[in-house]
Amino acid sequence: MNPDTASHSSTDSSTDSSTDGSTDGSPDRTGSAPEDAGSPATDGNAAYGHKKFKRSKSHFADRITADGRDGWPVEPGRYRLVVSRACPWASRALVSRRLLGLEDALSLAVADPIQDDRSWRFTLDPGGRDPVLGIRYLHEAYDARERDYPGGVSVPAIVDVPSGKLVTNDFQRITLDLATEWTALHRPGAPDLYPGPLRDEIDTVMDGIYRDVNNGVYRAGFAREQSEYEEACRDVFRRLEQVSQRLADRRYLVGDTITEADIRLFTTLVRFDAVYHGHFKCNRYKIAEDPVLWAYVRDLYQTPGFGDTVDFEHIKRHYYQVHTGINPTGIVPLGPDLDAWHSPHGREALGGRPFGDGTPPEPAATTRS
Ligand SMILES: N[C@@H](CCC(=O)N[C@@H](CS)C(=O)NCC(=O)O)C(=O)O
Repeated sequence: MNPDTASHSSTDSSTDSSTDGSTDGSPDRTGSAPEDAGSPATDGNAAYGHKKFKRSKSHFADRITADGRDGWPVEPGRYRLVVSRACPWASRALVSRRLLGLEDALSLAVADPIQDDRSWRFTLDPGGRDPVLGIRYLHEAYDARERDYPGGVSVPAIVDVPSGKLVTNDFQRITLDLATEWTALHRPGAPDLYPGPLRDEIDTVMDGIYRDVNNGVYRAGFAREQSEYEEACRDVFRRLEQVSQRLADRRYLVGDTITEADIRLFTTLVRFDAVYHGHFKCNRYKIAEDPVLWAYVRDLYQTPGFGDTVDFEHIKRHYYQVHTGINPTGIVPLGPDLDAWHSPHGREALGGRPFGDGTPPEPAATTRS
């Protein structure tokens, strides 16, 4: 399936719905919609901006749980998390894994930020193979799970190491389960990222942010018509304004500690000025021009477990080189300057207890990524 998961057939409404338009049995895993097959302007990566954008439903939605009710019990060392550091959805899982101290329990495979026609590949690894799964392409784990699966290949994905089968690519569920089902393997001092009493509020906040911000930037970026773009872009900034107001006098989105909601907002905000502002045309202003959001995202960036998962080079190369439908030259811009990410943010003055009764994770350099 195609990068950033465009199914190109109907309007995206809000949360994941419908299916990926995709491969009709061909080896092309970047998923061009059948009606466009054969046209160079509308195939594969070049399709971006030419086909209607729709985020697909995660097809493999089994859950890895403490009681193993779907057949996949939480076990240390059994599963491998496959990500691209470019991908905001996969990066949520990277942050959660770090905050919860799951690095040893759940190993990590990092895909090349540039997919080819067979989608995510392990060309960053020696010999072009993931050293644990022994595969060259993530689609091999999808195939091991379901032969002739007609949809796309996406990250994040969790693979069962002994069988080599994909367990889940359910990006909305994976982090919630890391927070609530993997608790036996959390590090001492791990925060509660999805506290029971706050779940309704967290869900409500995340819902609006998903629709208008996390996914809104994609709707703007892959719009094919002026009106479609304008509507999405307005949604993005309307919601950003609302969120900025909310964060003006509170350090975190819900409660006084870091929660799942902050992780989900972070992975979009950290990419905003580097890719969404230019490449996706969400350019009313930059996050760096909103004093509240800019301080908020730097606060998180400087918190162990957040900034140390971010790779701006992977992010920029992925968006600007893969989406040739909207950036035909594939030229990757030089900016923005990254020094400011480390500047003081002053958000401590708002109080808040980042890790609640817990503690921050060890700095990344001393842990296995
Ligand atoms: N699994 C979800 C969301 C995750 C997602 O969209 N991931 C993108 C990367 S940011 C992806 O892997 N797209 C497929 C591809 O790039 O080949 C979906 O299918 O919509």
